[in-house]
Amino acid sequence: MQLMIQTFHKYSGNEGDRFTLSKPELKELLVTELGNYLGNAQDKEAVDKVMGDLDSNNDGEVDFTEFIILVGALTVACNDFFQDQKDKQEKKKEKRLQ
Ligand SMILES: [Ca+2]
Ligand SMILES: [Ca+2]
Repeated sequence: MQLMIQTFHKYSGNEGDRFTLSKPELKELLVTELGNYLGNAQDKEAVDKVMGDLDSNNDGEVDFTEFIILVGALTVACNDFFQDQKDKQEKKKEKRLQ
């Protein structure tokens, strides 16, 4: 959690309000921190979409509460992915044993 707060503030302080992420700040955070996970984060439409999804009060900035929702969603997505992989591996193992 500490890491999330540090990451948020590393980018939120670049311009405008120090405690919220503007679109360019959000983009930089996504590309730099999550580039490996979001292969198309460079894509302007993808950034627009993430921004639109996160900015629940539509003020054009992502505050920390809104940011935590992204982190939560990504954590769930990763968890589902690894759970899927594990299930597949276990199924393979079962097949081999039969
Ligand atoms: Ca800012
Ligand atoms: Ca907002």
